[in-house]
Amino acid sequence: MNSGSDSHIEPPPPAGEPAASSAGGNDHPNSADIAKGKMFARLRRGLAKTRQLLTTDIEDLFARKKGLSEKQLEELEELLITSDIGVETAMDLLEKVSASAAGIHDGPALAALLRAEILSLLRDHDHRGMPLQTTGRPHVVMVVGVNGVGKTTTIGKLAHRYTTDGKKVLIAASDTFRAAAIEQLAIWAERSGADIVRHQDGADPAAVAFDAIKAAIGREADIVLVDTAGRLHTKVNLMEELKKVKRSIAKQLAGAPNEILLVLDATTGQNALNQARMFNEALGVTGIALTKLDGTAKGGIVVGIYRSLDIPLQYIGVGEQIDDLQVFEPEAFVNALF
Ligand SMILES: Nc1nc2c(ncn2[C@@H]2O[C@H](COP(=O)(O)OP(=O)(O)O)[C@@H](O)[C@H]2O)c(=O)[nH]1
Ligand SMILES: [Mg+2]
Repeated sequence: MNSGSDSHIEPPPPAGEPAASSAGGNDHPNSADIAKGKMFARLRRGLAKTRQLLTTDIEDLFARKKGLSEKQLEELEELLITSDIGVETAMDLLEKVSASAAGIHDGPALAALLRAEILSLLRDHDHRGMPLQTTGRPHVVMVVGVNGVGKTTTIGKLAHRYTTDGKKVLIAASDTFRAAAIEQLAIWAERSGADIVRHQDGADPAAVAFDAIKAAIGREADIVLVDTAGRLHTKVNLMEELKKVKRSIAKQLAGAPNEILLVLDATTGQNALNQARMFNEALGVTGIALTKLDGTAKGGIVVGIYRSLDIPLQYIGVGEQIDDLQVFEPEAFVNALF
């Protein structure tokens, strides 16, 4: 993506391990370390269900017998597939584990091997980062996804990140399908200190987006986050409507939208991959936010997204609070997973 641009907002530094500096007593942890430790703790808490599935069952594999027999390898394969890591990835991992089976006698050794192998898979497809030019024009992010995946919530969390970073944020209420959706967005705008441009419910979503971009230019906003519907009256085609919103944004500001952020719900498992293909084909998705990782033991879907889609996984949602959106970091992810 645009990671080569010289002025962009830097993602937070990798939160690989929790800050260890407070443990010794002699070191004084600085505030960056403390923030990093807190972020990691949130991530760990968010991934608790997947971690429980993986670690408990990995321990169980060795309960009857030390070492890895054929039968235990089969159980491991099943376990990996249950975590939604994908059949192909599960088979690849199993091959690696089989090759080293003689040296693996307990759960921690197996977890360490899996951690390293999964990390190398994620690193092979290095998709991190949240490039964001600040060229004096508003940077427009159109947020799309099916109903209920967490678009509005993610916009609220993103708005909070950017306003905290000193950016002027404007939110466009282009999900006009339900009145409640506009109200929900207005609450997030207020919480995060962002402006909102809204019309009455039932209004033309493309017209709302058009007005919002105009307002953003006039008010010299840095970021525009465009909320969209995930479901429409049955006679209206969602993808056609979203394309219209996209064109309307471009009409107001050439080159915009700069990003099309697709929100996917981790609890929907492999179905999320199908949604990604569909939205990508229609709109050209530039990044993914994967929500509700805290609500599922199927956190392995992260690996599936990395491997089967050529779209950066930019953010993960690990809870419903305003701080529960993190820039995806492969190291932190695997360290929180086992
Ligand atoms: N546990 C959890 N819930 C989330 C997360 N993101 C969104 N939600 C919840 O998912 C539900 C639907 O979110 P919403 O933003 O309204 O989805 P939208 O229809 O795509 O706009 C809400 O109850 C949110 O609180 C997340 O990362 N974790
Ligand atoms: Mg919504």
